[in-house]
Amino acid sequence: MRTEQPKMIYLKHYKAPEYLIDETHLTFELHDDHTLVHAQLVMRRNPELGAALPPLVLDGQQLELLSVALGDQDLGPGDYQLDDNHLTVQPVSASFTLDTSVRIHPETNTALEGLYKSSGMFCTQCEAEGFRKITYYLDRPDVMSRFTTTLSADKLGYPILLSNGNPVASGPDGDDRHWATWEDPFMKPAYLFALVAGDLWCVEDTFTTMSGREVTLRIYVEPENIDKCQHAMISLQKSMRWDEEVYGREYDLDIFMIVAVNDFNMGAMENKGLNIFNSSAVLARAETATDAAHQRVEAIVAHEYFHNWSGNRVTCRDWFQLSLKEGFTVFRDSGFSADMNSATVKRIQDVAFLRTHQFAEDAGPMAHAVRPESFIEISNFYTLTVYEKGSEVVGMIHTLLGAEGFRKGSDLYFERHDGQAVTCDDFVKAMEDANGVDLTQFKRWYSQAGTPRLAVSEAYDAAAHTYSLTFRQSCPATPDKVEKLPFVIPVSLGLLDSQGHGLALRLQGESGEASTSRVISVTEAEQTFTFVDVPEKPLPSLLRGFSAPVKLSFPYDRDQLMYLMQHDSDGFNRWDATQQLAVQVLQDLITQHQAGTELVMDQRLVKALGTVLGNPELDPAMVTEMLSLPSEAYLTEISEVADVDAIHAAREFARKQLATSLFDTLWQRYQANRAVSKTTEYVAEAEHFARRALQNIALSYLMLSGRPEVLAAAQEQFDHADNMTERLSALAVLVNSPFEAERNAALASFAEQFKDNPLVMDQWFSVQAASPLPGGLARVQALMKHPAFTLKNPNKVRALIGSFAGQNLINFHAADGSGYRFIADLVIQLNATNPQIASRQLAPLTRWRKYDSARQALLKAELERIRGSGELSSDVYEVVSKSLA
Ligand code: B3K
Ligand code: ZN
Repeated sequence: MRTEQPKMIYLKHYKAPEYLIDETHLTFELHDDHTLVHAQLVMRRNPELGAALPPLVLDGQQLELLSVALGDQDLGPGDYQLDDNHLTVQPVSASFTLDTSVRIHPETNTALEGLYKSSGMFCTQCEAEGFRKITYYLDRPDVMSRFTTTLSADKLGYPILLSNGNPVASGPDGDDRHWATWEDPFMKPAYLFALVAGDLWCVEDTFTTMSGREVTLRIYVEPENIDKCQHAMISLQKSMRWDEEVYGREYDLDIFMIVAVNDFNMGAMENKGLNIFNSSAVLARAETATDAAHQRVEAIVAHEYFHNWSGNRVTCRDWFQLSLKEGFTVFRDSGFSADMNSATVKRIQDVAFLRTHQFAEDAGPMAHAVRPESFIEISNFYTLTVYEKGSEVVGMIHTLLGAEGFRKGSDLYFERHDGQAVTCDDFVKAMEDANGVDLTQFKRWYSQAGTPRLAVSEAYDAAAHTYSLTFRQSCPATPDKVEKLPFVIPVSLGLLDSQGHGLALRLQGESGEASTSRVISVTEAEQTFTFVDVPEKPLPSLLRGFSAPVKLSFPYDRDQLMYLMQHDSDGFNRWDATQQLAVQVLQDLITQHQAGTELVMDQRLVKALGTVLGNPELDPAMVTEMLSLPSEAYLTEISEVADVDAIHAAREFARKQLATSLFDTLWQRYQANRAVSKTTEYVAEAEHFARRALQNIALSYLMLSGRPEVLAAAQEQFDHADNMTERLSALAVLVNSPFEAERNAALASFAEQFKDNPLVMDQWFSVQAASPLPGGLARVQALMKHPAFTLKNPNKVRALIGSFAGQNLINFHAADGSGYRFIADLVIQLNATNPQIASRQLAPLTRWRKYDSARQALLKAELERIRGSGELSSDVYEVVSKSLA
């Protein structure tokens, strides 16, 4: 909790640290009602800043200082200054040792930052600025140090004692206690520090690196979860191999550990050699985790592992550079997931997510550049822009340089900066130097916020056989900047002839080989590209694979979109054509709903989706993606003013129409796939994910018919499925159905069966919170009283509150403002206990400019109520004040 007005911090004020910490020796005495931390820091004046010895200002928060010594000199209260955030001492020589002892209280730490307790075990979360809640330190990523950590605790309660690096010694400490010392040979910033003490079991395996070293791999969990670690272990081994093969990166310590904890503010944390994970990102087995959960575990294990190079060996100079490690690492984990599963489906899912959620962020009050220029609370900047758009920016460099050029650049980056704390500019410079290219203009992607628009028009000259595409780019104003300079926009494209074939693409003035798909770079505000030898007017396929994070528009009519759906050689664009067709059809329905006329749907969408569904040659995962209509959240994002009711009504109407018209094919595909599921063992692989996905989307459509045979099928699947994917989908379908008795029976039996598994109960909460049936808020409020619910656990908050505000738009946006009031009350409550979670749950209220004037007024009133509710954490303060600005 803050004690002074939160301050804005600026990138332009960055200064190198006055002092360096060569060695950090930590001792933790862990007790049930307090913890003692002793830190010995071997320090010196930063030689680059001259010989003068300015005061040494250490970061520290919520610490009870017990003693300070400079060298062998004990300091008394008159010898140092202390405030709520700092300890200041005056060094008397250029090299010295600083010893401090503090008392802290992990047992009452509800913010889950620093050292805290979760389900009886001690664990840490230090990124970004949590280490200062453990001891006085230079808590900034450009201060890198060699850490030695000794921890002692009660032997019975905490048989396992872990920290970063390699275990070097351990022993008893009296009768009841024991201790262990860990040494990390790699220099690291404090945000990568970790400690764990608890009663844990582990699954152990090994990995032999490309140079033949054997690494011990351990996944630590609470004893009852020991049977749910295999998928994470396999994912880890696959990630280690992939990083060697694709990036030439080898693991560097003798041991790599993952620990699963139940109370965690986000997905996981890449602490050196000791990753700490939200249990939801580790535990997975068929009976208790869905296919989506299996894929998420695989992706997060990979992401955190990849950070060992992109983040740990080469780290960030300051937090404005966060995307240096996060954008790059998301790009790396997307490549991994694409290789492990279907690359096209992975791309579709990533783009659908980016367009819905990151585009909304980029158009809202918290919009910021991939490398922001200022912030109040860094925790608020672990955003979709820094992560997902940051990954798109790295992906564009990959597109521009090609796979080989990109690899040369990444090799140079890792080699040049190993052991350093660097900037996004350093990353781009390595890419430039390795390839002899100039990316100066490209770097605007790092400094300019907002989603660029790219409007494309065409002209065909039948006599000259030339075809021109004119691109006009613009970027809307964002809170940080009004005027934007043109971006470098790589546009991957093809031209289709009337037979559905790709034409050879030769630009005016070019000779030699011509391919049927290529990348052109749009670099000016307006730019025309003319293709020659074009025998007939073609249909363009633009922005293939979503080659840039922009909003592209081209005046396709519906028949042209259907043509692209059928003939485009780019799988991503076949899906995108389907989405654009669906958007056009849904927008008609929205307009009809607003006009109060009868809803009449363009049957071309039915026909197009019917063809897709009836084609047994297509990958069922692709069929599923094509059948998934644009979400209400996406339709909201692309609306000038979002009409919540019309969007919901239009989409539900379209779903019912599709269900009725395609009933027979849906039913046939459902039954065929369910039959395979019934006779096949659960396998967590792409082909099986695809089959179950199609089966389940078919079931959800079929249920809209209300027919008894579908109800029976849903119940059969719910009762007899041997895996959570089928069971949970059947539950969701029943929960959203009009069959009240069957719904309640299913919910009760599910809760009874899984009441002891908190992650499964999260799914149970989430399915109900997301149900669009009337009375959503009352259901959520009742569920908050359920014994399995607690506001102290972030997963529970996300499952119930997050699903309600993020997925149940029709109930959250209830015209009386009850949904808004509910979220605001919770934010006020969470602000006092867990500011990071409070600030996240606040996001849906910040988009108030998107809605009609009545809802705008209600949303603003709630934001104002939060602002006036008392002492705000810097997290909540920043989001509320920027939203109301
Ligand atoms: N680096 C962490 C995120 C830390 C968030 C701190 N509020 C997880 C990740 O991106 O890998
Ligand atoms: Zn990360």
